Order: sequence, then structure tokens, then C-alpha cells
Amino acid sequence: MLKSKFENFLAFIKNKKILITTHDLVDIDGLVSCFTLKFFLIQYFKNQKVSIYFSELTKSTKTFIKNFSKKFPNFNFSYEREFNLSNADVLLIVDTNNLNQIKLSNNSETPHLEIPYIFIDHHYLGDKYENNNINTLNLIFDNYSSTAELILHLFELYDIQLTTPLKFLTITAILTDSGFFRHGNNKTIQNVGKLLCEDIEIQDIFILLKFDTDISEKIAKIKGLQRVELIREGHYLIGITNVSSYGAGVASMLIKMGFDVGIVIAKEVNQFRINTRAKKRVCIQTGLNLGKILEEMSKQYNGSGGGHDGAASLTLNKESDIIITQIVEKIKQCF
Ligand SMILES: [Mn+2]
Repeated sequence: MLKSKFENFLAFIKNKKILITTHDLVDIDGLVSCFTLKFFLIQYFKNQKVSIYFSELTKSTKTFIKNFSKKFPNFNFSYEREFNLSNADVLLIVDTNNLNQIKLSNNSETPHLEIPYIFIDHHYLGDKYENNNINTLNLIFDNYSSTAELILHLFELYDIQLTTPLKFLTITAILTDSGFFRHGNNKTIQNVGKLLCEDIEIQDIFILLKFDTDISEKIAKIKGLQRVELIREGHYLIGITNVSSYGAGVASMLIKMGFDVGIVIAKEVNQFRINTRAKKRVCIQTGLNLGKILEEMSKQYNGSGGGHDGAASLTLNKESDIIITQIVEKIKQCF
């Protein structure tokens, strides 16, 4: 990776008041990436003001913080709950490259940012351009299985050491975002290997990441399974279903059940969300890239979408059967 990209990024944000944020419903990768990035910037620049803003955290992220804090009571997870741009010169957005996934206030409209912003992310990005985004400075690399690994690379490049709690956190982010290595590559495992040290026991991390499934999620999965429609294309099986929430979890479940591709439609208030998952092996064998397909669809239908080859989502304002049919056709073309 080009070090000059990181150099340009750091040169631009130097001496600026920095605000870091991530997508709404903050997951563990988003959470960890914000705190490791903040720590890195404070170490690197010494005297620089860096703050973090979060909108809402997911239930499992909140549970994780609670459990992690029992193990590392001195680790400070403080962040701002009000988005205040007057205290910032530049906004760093991690773990997403889509402004629609950022929630700055209670009104859910796409935010228009007055200040420059830069994306630091590991999701596929097409050639879209957002106003006020300094796209030449974006650090977007979709070969990483988590944003936390991208930030870990910064620490390595500038020879800055992570503290034990930050190492622990980075491993949890890598494990959760790579689906416990299922979506990872050699580098993913090497990174975890490098982070493990005498003070960190991998079994402690596994225990911290074991969450009890919420009863409403269990019901969503059971209903999703009851409603599933099976489409067979040669040797491949596509499953389509609908639920009102937990779309991503239901899509992953379809893959575990034996489908090669899972498509889950979730009708939310004023929103129509499609979550998709595919088996990694199938993506490699066929060249299927769900992130690319849903990104194309988002452009065509004025929504927001994207992701990775084996996991992607699309959010639209209105429901349409034609869109689902088109997605299925595009998937079939790969088979
Ligand atoms: Mn991520």
C-alpha cells in the first residue's frame, strides 16, 4: 500500500480540530476503529484535539462495552452524543463510505456537511462522488476484512505501539467483521497473530463476543425461514425472504442453512432495505460480487447501497418487485 496516501492524509489533518465518527447503529468494528484512530492521532500529533461522535450503538455493541469494561475498567469509552461541527475543522468517517449511513441529528435526511470530510473504510466504493468529500485523501481499501485492520496498518507504518486494551479491541473487531475468519484472508489471521501477546488470551475474547440472541431476533429468524422462497439455478440455491427487522442476521442464517445466496427484504418505516449474503466459496468460484451489484442498483434507483462480495445491502425509499427480480437476474448471470 502506498505510504504516500497516508502521508498526504496526515499532512492535511495536521493542526486541525478532528472529529471522528462512524455509521449509525455502531458495530464493534466502527467502535474500535474510532478509538484506535483517536489514540493513533494523539500519539502521532502529540498536541491535537481529537473527539469522537456516535449516534446510536447496537445492542450487542452496548453489551460488549459493558463486558469489556469489567475486564479493562480503566479504558475510557467516552464520546460525544451531540454532533457539534463548530468544534471541528475536519470530519473523519470510518467504517462506511456513504453519508446516508451517518446520522447527525434526529432528522433522518442525508446530511449536508459544511466542513471537509474523509472516509476511512474497507467497503467497496464505486466511482461515486460526494460533495465536500476530499476524495483524493480517502483511505478506502476493500482488501481489508475490517476497518480496524486498516488502522492497525497506520500503527505499523509509523511504529506506534497499541496498548493492551487496544490490541484486545482490535482483535474483537477483526473477528466480528471477518465472521471469525470466514470472510478473511491470510493477512487477517496474521494480524490477529501479531496482536496476541502474553496479556491476551484468545479464549477470553471468544467469551466476550458470545452474546445471547435476543428473543425478537430468534422470532425474526424463524419467520424468515418460514417465508423463504427457493430458487434453483444449476447447482446454486438462492433464498429470498422478508422480515421486519434483523435482515442481516436472517440473511446470514440462510447461508448457514445451505443457500448459496440469501436475499432478505425488510420493510421499515418509509424505507425498504435489502440485505444479501453469499458463500465466500461461491463468490470466488463465480466472480459474484454482491457489493458491486447492489451499488449499481443504488445508482439506478436513487438509493444507497454497497458492501463486499459476500455481504451487501441496499436501502431505498420505496418498495419494488422489479428491483428484486433484477438483483436475482444479476446474481444468476454469474452462475
Ligand atoms: Mn467494518
